[in-house]
Amino acid sequence: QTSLPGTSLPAVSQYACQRRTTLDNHNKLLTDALEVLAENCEFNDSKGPCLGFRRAASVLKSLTTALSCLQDAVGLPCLGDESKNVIEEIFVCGSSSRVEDILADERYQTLKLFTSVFGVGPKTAEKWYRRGLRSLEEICADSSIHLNRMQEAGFLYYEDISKPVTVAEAKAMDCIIKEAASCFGSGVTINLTGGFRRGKTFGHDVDFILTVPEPGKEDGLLPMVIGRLRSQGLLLFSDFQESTFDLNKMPSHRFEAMDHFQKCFLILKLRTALEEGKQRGPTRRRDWKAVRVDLVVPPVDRYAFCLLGWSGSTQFERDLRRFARLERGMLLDNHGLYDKAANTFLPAKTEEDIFAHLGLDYIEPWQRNA
Ligand code: DCP
Ligand code: MG
Repeated sequence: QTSLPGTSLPAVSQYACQRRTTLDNHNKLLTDALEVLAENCEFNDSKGPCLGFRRAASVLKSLTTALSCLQDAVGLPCLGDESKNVIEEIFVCGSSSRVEDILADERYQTLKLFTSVFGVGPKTAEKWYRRGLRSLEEICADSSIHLNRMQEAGFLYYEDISKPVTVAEAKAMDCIIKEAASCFGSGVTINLTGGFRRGKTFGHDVDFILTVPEPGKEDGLLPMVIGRLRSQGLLLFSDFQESTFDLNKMPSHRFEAMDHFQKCFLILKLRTALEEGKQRGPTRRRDWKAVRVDLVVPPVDRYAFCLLGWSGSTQFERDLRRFARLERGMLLDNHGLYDKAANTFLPAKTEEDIFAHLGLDYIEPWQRNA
């Protein structure tokens, strides 16, 4: 590893896939501020500045010490003038006026509230805001607003699914999914992915990746799992998407593109102890919590790529793809890795294989919290 000029400190890579980023964030005050700015840019549809702030926050998350002044940031990659100004103001004044203004801004607050509903993205939130709507109650009361099925479920279970999912709840969900998939045969493998695989103790949902030993034999798996959950009375909402996977389609340049594997976005009932529901009222008492669960099912020969893609973080995934393209002339997505010069897809059984193809040191899932 190279060093920063004039110091013994190792240089920090501009790519998150060449940094080890644990959940131990020593610069949370700074990264929280930069992420508010990024989110606000996202609401204003300014993609470039948004990415700039996200990259800056991501670099700071990888540091093993806390910065104490702007001078400490000299030599760090991805810190643009705007990010540096914010960092400096926080060191000098304790907070950033620009960030405080955004946090107090009605539009920011409203869009943040609206996009916290399952199925509501920035575009829809903006549309509602422009109509003068400011609260979830106002949306529900407005008969001229058409909600799709996902948004309807989002409002119906809002109270539960807006609360973070705990590790204990993710583990309980793991048992439910394993039980539901067991009748498909003993060969099914099920792995927790997403934020919980990176060691997070809370998540907004629980992500699972499932597969079977023989490629092409996975087709019936999800419909069967969903059917079983339904018959157990646990299925509150299901959006099932059939596979449109075709290896002949090259990996795309666009990161945002969802992968083409069979998948479903669910809301499931998770049984809880009664005392957990602290509400004492007779009508509110129930022994379950609604939890968001995503299931994805790649054919087994695509498993490593899909696991890597769904493990995140989003910033880590972005930089893996950018690194592959710019530094290696390869295209990476959740389906595969394509070597442009050799005009061929590279096979991989494990995530380690993919890092090796890219000439990268292996980064453990809990070091991918970029
Ligand atoms: N992902 C991706 N491309 C997208 C969306 C997500 O590659 N367009 C990946 C990165 C995420 C993973 O899928 O880490 C799971 O998505 P989540 O939105 O569930 O994100 P996390 O699990 O990381 O966070 P949370 O704790 O909020 O669930
Ligand atoms: Mg998740």
